[in-house]
Amino acid sequence: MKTYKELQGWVDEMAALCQPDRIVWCVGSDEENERFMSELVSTKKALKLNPEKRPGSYAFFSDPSDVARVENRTFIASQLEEDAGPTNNWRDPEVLKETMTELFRGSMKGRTMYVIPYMMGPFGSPLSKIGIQLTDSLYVVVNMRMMTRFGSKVLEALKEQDAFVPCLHSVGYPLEPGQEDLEWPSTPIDYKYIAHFPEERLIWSYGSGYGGNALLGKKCLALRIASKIAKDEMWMAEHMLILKLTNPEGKTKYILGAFPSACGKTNLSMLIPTLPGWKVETVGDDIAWIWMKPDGKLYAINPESGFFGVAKGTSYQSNYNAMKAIEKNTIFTNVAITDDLDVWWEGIDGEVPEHLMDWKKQDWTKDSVTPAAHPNSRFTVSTSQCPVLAEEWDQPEGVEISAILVGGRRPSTIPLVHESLGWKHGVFMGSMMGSELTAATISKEIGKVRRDPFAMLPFIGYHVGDYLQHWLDMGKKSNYAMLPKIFYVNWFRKNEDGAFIWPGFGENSRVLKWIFERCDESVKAELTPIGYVPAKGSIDLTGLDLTEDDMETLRIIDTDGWLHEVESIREYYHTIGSKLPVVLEEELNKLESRLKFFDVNNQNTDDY
Ligand code: O2Y
Ligand code: MN
Repeated sequence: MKTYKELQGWVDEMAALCQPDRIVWCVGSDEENERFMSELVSTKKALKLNPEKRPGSYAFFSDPSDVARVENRTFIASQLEEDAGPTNNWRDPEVLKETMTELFRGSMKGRTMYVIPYMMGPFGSPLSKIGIQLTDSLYVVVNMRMMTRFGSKVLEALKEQDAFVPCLHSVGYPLEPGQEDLEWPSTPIDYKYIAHFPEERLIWSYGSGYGGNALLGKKCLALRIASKIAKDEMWMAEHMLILKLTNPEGKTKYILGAFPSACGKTNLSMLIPTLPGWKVETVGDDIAWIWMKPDGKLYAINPESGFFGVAKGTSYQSNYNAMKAIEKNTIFTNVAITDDLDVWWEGIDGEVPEHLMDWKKQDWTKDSVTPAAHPNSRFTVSTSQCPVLAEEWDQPEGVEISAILVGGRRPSTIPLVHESLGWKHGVFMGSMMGSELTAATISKEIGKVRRDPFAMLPFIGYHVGDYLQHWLDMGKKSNYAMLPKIFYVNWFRKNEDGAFIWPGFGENSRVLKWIFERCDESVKAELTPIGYVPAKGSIDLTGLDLTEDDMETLRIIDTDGWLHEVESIREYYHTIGSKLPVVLEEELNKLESRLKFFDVNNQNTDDY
């Protein structure tokens, strides 16, 4: 971290290194944003969309080689390699700084360096953190303006808070005098570096202008660097949605949900329940910062102030509220464009247009064999445009958490929902969660589970074993009874014909209702070797076309499948090495013996 007094010196030093033609300090006004957008349009880096269809909205098209987070070019540069652990790409911090210093040298020639003061978290929250990002990408600037609290008011707050995370970013494409710029400058993959120095709380990102690689407040600060700060300071930075659930009597609970990327977190956080009288409101869709107050309960804030959601597959049916949010004032990246200058992507409502401009700016017709929108096409929109934003989303004191959901895409074995026996067993569930690999990932490993502990695999800024121990330590700090209950949910169970059994979307509210009522112990559960599953008839299926057999498949325990699962988790635990918490190995052994020798009348759950 650096102090307010060090800010100007650091900006000067980085400017001397990167050699921009000019420096612009962003203030965050509407007038400034309009100026930036006009410049982006006049230099052909952005396309202004039809104001009658999509007012205040713009589309950007990236270089085809720069379309997503690059995990293999993301580095954790801790002093000791063993502090990065087996799941991160480690680099020696000094060596990495030397390499990157040479890349940054002169990298902003012919360009403007923008100074972005930004805040992650509500003003006045005990967890909120300030970052200052230097960047030569105006696309990054206009996105950061939506995704974070941004501009002069953050500099004011910095005078008080007196600590910021320095973040240096360049697309790595300097311009010689007279050289024409590219629409989306970036570097070849081997020159991209998304570097984190967790001990120094420093971020350097070079060579990519896209999403998580370049909007440094998000995955880099709010997860990788914040996870290390959180461990050191006894709080948690997690890859989780935060939703507010209200029952027909008006009682509310706040729920966290950890799901791997592309498992529908944004959709769940904005869900419209099919159950009459139930309501979901959004506090956050991707990241939660969580701390324990003196009452021993967990409270959470959303450090972001915008959504960077996947466009492909988003429709009024799959996520009505997201579609409403992006009707105006939205930035779209790598979507297709209709002939009347609106946006289009696979899965959006309505007829497929006869003609489009695809994300590579080529003509596209129904006969085209390539997708019109990139699968990782995105919308960026301010949280303020979400029709179901919870009014307390921005309150500095956070919201009190009653339940934590974990889950992934598991076509077999894992039931629709099961509740942990207690905190340690819940951490075990989070440690082994993940998704089955499909043809879309690595074909020779189809059917294998990619374990993704608490959906944090690409985002833990230190050793995964220490991270799991931190979860256990957080629990030890409290009376276990005060902590949220932990549930494993799986919407993705399939039948023998390969079809999803659970209808998903708004029907997930039926599972949320069961979870809500379990928190009050007002609905029945059945104790099984893997935890508590819904008692027969305890999930409200009113009006749902689901056979009893199907519901039983979603509810009952497949003992052989689970014994196979135990072996697979054991293999996975080996990869974590000696830092795997002993408690988790014990949980695994206990699960195995419950699966082999379970007796519901003689089951001691006291030590949970
Ligand atoms: O590909 C990117 O750069 C975006 S990744 C992303 C964006 C929003 C929310 N979550 C994620 C993720 O990868 O988990
Ligand atoms: Mn995410």
